[in-house]
Amino acid sequence: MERKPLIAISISRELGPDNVYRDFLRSPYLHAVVQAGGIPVMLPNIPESAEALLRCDGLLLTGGGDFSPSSYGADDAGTHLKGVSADRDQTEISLVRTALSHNMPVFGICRGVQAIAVAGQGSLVQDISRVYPDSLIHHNQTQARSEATHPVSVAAASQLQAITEQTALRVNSFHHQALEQIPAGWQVSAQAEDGIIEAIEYPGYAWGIGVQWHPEDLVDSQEEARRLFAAFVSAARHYREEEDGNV
Ligand SMILES: [Mn+2]
Repeated sequence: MERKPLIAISISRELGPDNVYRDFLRSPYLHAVVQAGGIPVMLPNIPESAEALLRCDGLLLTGGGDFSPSSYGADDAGTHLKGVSADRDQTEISLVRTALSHNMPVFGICRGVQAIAVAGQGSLVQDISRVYPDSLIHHNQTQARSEATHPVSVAAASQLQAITEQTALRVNSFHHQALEQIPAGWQVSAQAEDGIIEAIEYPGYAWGIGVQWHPEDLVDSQEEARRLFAAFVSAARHYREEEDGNV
């Protein structure tokens, strides 16, 4: 019987009212992985998760609070950072670097694409409204999460275009930060009309894509979101077959 790929998923960390940390995840990520044929495995924000990752077949980096500016060598610009967790920052940086050093497929969503940037010596726009004050696009929509509210243009001949079979997509948007400097070797594969980077990919690598929107909230309503998760889980299956073949 064919073994379903194990998809490692990074999760949030917040301090509870009893002063004890909770590590947790919004469930649509689980649904999105399962409907694509993968088995989700949540990795807590502890150093041992990098070791656990290597028993899995793909890495999904999820949304959440802001990275500490110090994690990408910047000063706090005083832009009301939200939900910063040093443990999560460190865990995700380690997960990204571990996955990439093993040729494991990596899929970053929202904070997750920012994790790819931070782990690769890139940097972030700390607050979109300060850097793009004239933008008419609301990257922090008030509509339902399952509603796509702004268009992005997809780069010609990109993997993202091949997977979604589209030159433009409508996406949902819940971010006040964005990518500034992307890692060496990666390229921009989608942009919003105001110039905000909405997706990146890693040409020549097994499978590396990051998106600033939330396809996990769109899989029940948008074919392109389902295609993204299907392509990622398929790459994870391929990764496992290659690993097993090398034993
Ligand atoms: Mn956006």
